[in-house]
Amino acid sequence: MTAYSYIDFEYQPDKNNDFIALIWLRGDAPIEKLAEHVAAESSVGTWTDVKTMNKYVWEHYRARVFKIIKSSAYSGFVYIAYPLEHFDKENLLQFCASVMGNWFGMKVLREGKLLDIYFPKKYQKLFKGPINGLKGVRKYLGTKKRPHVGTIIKPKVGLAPKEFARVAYEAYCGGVDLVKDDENLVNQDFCKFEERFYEVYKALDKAEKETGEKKMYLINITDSYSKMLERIDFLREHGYKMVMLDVVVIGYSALLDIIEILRKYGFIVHAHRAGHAGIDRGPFGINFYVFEKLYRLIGVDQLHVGTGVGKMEGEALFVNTSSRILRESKIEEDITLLTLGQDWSDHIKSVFPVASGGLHPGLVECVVKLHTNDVVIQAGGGIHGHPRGTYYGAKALREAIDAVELNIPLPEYAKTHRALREALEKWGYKSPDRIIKKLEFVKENKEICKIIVETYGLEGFEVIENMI
Ligand code: RUB
Repeated sequence: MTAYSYIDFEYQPDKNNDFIALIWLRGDAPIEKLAEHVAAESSVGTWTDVKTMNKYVWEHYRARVFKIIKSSAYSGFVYIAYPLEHFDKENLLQFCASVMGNWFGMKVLREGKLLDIYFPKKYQKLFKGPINGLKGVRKYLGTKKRPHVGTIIKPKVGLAPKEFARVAYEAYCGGVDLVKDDENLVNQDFCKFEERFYEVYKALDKAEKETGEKKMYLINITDSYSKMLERIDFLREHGYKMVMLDVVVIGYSALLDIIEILRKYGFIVHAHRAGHAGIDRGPFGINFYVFEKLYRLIGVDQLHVGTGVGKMEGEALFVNTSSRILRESKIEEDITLLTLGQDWSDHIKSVFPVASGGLHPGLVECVVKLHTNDVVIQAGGGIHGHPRGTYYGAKALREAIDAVELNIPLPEYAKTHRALREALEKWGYKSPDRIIKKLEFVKENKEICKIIVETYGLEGFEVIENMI
């Protein structure tokens, strides 16, 4: 095969049949050469031509670089199409090992980020999507349009089952819809899984009767496959059908099977993404958009996507895009937001985006602007750190939601709502003005933003940020 032969700028990908990968590359060779290396290594090639290649393999199975946006001679955005027939259509792991495999490790690369993947409609047919989806969770809780409110019991680990349940009860009574385990609590000696379940379930039951509201407890079953099965059986025996999974550490293989079992019994699945940043942060790796699309296909009902304003990394505009990828049925391609967009098949329901990490009532307006009302707003420290404790912390967060629903600025509403006032006094209030401005700027200046990102590459976003 001749040099650069994976490059085919004439090629028009077929969105029904081709996977498309959007990849950022920077390296020690011209960008065309880097693109060529990645396309080869992730499809039919290797470092040299091989005598065993034949016309059929080349025509049917190779990846095609159909577009390159150069930011410099050695860096740029690369678009690669992979034909569906290249892959084992029943096997997501085989797909991952190809498109998200060897190429990250190539010496010639200094930066290599898989920014997004477009999943063709034909491939989507192989997945069932969310078990209950956003609407199913709303139906369970009986809410129509307000954001859901949740808490993560803190300290993250250490409380005994009775202490844990007491905190959960206060939070439920204060107004949270859901209580969840933190990512690192499962079955430690000081808080055994079964005992914790019994205690929290009692608290939940009592709180539901007292408040007249439905409540959820998302208990973390993350473990080896067989242990997760045992816990699912245990929960079913008690008539309880909700779990939390640490989806990244579980891995796609076990997750695929576990979700199908949970689907059979109609469980609600809350997905925590602990560990994602080890893969999606920095110059090499897989952008969170790709994880989200995979988890939506596989079938989680709720997924952490970041806050844009809290303690975790995540620029507001990208978090806004992440949230849309989960919720909407069609997302437009937009290089400014580093996305290829996605046209979801009708049977793939929406996932409830979860904003969590460093949140408190004073940030609620920002979170709603970024995610809309279809969001689960979770706070751990931002509830249990309230000056008067958990009950008032939950009440303050719920009051903040009420204020947003009534379209009353939080500082105004706080004048007549003590719990909210105390929260704002402790943690402050962040106006959503900057976020609104950002969202509007990018929408109204699409062409300029596109040119900036195409010119400056991944650094383009800082240029845009300075213009707002
Ligand atoms: C929340 C917390 C969660 C984060 C994870 O606690 O630590 O595990 O949501 O981050 P707190 P992400 O409210 O006290 O910060 O949701 O971005 O994956």
